[in-house]
Amino acid sequence: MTIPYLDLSPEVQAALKEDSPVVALESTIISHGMPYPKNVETALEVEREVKAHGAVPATIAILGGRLKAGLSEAEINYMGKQGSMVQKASRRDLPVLLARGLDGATTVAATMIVAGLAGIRVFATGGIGGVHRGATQTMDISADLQELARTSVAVVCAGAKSILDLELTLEYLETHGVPVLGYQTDEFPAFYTRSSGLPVDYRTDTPLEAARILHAKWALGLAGGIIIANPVPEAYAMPSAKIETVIRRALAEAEARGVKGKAITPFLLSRIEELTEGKSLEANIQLVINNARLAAEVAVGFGLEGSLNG
Ligand code: PSU
Ligand code: MN
Repeated sequence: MTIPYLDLSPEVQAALKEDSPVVALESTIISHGMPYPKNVETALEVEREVKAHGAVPATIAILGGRLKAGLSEAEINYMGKQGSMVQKASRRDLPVLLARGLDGATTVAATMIVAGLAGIRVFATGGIGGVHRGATQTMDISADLQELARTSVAVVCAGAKSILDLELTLEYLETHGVPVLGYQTDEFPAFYTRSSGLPVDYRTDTPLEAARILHAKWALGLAGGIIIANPVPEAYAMPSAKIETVIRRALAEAEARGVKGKAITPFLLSRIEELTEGKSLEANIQLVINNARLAAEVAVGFGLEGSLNG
């Protein structure tokens, strides 16, 4: 079946055709989440990590009004060099970018949509968007959460940053029936730190069990995503008091400057990076690589489970 506007790279197409494991990767993290050239180096390293663990990477973006699953090295370099010149694209942006033939860096929500269309079931990123602190006033809730409620793709992430209200984020996910699994942890990780003080719904200790849970959800026809929350490796975790101070300061600056809407997450990320003298960036890079490995293992497990069941 051909999906309108969708282009698969030859590697991704071949893998999907023969039911080999594929891992989707997002591009907002490249264009808006890290500075050039670290963003490109990281994106390429993440792809190598996926390959090294038995799956085919499919970095997702919008180029010239086409949805791309699987970018070439030149295309990844383009997304990284363009940086915030490329529009951050979530669900609401897709129709306009496609109709106008424009480029877009896909958020978790938009990457899930494209992965879902392509038939890719497992996706690795750094952190998901969520309910912002102060959302009771601003109503700022990331479209990522709605997407998790409706699109059947598993998202491996290091939890969410405590720039968000993590408690409300978990409440929202519960309301919408999105299972939150802690990978070898009982706590929802807070991106830079391994713990948040908030429990996950379930702990799972192996990629194969996580894959079994995905199969069970979708075999029942329960549409929607699953979060596999994988804590930042111990060696790169940041001291929680320090990161909380930095986040509070970045939030206060955003408020003073009137930064909001889609600009708030990129603003906070780059201020946190400056205020931690790059330590947060190193943590960010390492946790994405760590998630890529787990996602590849889950994708491999998902294929094995599929052949056992089928
Ligand atoms: N959180 C991070 N790093 C990121 C993002 C979120 O720790 O790069 C990006 C992701 O692409 C995510 C998006 O999908 O920000 C959420 O933006 P918003 O809150 O505007 O929906
Ligand atoms: Mn928002």
